Amino acid sequence: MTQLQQTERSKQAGVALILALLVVALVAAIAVELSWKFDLSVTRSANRWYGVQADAYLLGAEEVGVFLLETDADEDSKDGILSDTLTEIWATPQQFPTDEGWLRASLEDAQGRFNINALVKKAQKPNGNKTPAPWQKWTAAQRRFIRLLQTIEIEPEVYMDQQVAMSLTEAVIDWVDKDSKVTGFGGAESDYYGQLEPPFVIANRPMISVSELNIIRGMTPQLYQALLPLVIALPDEEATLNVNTMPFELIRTINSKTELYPSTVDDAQYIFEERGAGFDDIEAFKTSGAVDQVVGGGGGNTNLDTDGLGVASKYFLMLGDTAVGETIRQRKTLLHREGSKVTILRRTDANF
Ligand SMILES: [Ca+2]
Ligand SMILES: [Ca+2]
Repeated sequence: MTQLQQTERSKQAGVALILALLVVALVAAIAVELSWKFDLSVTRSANRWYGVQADAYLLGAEEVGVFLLETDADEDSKDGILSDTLTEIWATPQQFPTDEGWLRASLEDAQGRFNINALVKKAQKPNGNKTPAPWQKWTAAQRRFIRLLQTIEIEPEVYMDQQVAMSLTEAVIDWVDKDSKVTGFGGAESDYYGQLEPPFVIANRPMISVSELNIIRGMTPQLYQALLPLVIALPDEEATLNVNTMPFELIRTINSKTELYPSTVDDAQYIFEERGAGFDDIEAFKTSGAVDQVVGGGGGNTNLDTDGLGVASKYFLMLGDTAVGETIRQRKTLLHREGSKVTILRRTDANF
């Protein structure tokens, strides 16, 4: 082990200890406050008490999440590299024993997932009334979604056809866009959803939760399940996709802008390996050997469309669960970081 690795390891051990202490302190403080509020001597139901205690632990876990992300922002601005990577401390899942069981908490970069609401922006017509090439009918985000859909195994060794992927993308675009104009051949507006049994009212606005995908024309339960860990509905259509934290399936959406197919598994593996501890900025990603080779163009002049890609994130998911006695409670929290201030946007036990 090198000197540097040793220093790094002891620094991390130190942080873990601080966190453990912090969470115990927070949970104790919250639990005391709640026990006053709920007057336990009156509340006879043990279940209720377990629920309150579990909520207290999950709140404590959220506080730790906020602390970690704020600390990360401070560290980033200190070293002048504003990036978020999987090697940073916030990305390590935590587990603590508690008096009644255990508490687990992990932070996930929400911008490592594909933001469904990024599909809402319309493609610009090319200059000078030229007929657009097939790829120019889509925005960079829409092309990434078409590629992503084709990476999903519908049944063993069977992947979604590109035409079907485009149709489904059109249907999602119509669900989130404001107008009532049907997009392409796969799109669907109120006429379609109104005739369903039971009928649905089309949203015509950005998704609040990816659960809305269930209703989209062309969606199947299997496809939805496969997409679920890869997608999110963020309240910001401009939120960039973080190339440092995106999972392997999303790395396959990195390809030449003129190409609607995903990159091959081998090419994505090459990019994944070169990513290592992460890129400092999107230019470093674009000009990296792997991206240069996969995307083509050469000499740093690649065909990569970096629109909607980034190396730093503002939205994070906190996934917490805790066992109190026989009960296990789970919670997902959506956090937003602006500068070094983190706020809690929403909580759910379903999906964002
Ligand atoms: Ca960071
Ligand atoms: Ca439409």
